[in-house]
Amino acid sequence: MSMLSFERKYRVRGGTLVGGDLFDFWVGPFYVGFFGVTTAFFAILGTALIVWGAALGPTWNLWQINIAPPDLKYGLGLAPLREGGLWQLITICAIGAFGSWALREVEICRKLGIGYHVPVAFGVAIFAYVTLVVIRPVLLGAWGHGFPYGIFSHLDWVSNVGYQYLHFHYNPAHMLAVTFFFTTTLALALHGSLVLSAANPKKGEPMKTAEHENGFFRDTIGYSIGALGIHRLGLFLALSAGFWSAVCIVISGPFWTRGWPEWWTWWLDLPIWR
Ligand code: UQ1
Repeated sequence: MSMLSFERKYRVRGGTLVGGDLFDFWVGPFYVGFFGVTTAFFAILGTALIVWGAALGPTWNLWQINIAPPDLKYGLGLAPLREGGLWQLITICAIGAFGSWALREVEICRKLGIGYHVPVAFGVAIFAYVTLVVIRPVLLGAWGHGFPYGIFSHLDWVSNVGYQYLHFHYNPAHMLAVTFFFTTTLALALHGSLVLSAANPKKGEPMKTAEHENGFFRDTIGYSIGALGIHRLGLFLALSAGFWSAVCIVISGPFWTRGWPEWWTWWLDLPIWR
């Protein structure tokens, strides 16, 4: 079922950014392209390095495997493999794989003649990751500020870094990010339920239309954003969540080093209270 009969119509030549015709082919349902090859290269190498790192470590317990970044004493230099060097190589592979995947999406968009919305959206997720493991560590002067690769260990990192700023929920950019995450789930719940309500009528009844969808929201809140509008809103909300997540962590340390609750003293210091 992965290859529908009409899909062949869209398997057009060209649109590649690199490599011309060389990698312009499909393997089964998957488009390859130059960036398909580089994605596979970085993903396989990175995964092998993670397994190597696990093999060096004290445990094969999936929850407890941890590949830590270098000690702060290594600054922004290269570290020995067993002392964070593996983390550095894995980070390079991750960025190589994510970037390659985004560029492969761009090539597919060009083939299909559609907009670049999907790779742009994915790019915001990549930006959030790169903020954590490159931009913020560079601004703070040591790779050791990156987060460790491990299920529990990365949770511990988030908790520890949060408490370092006393109460991370007082970080204004974190407030925005959380609000956008929650609003994204609200929007998708409204959208998903609305579409299903119209598309799944009782047995024997015909499927309802966009007019019914508009009607529901006009009757309940006096406004409908429309079928295209809800997708624009959803993309905006989701990208904003990722964007403000990156902002909230990159300002923690490089911009503000004290507890986040203290940042709000600007409010108490306003001259209107005097
Ligand atoms: C909406 O107005 C709309 O247009 C018909 C949808 O499209 C199917 C939706 O999914 C949703 C959720 C809404 C309501 C959203 C707002 C912001 C009024």
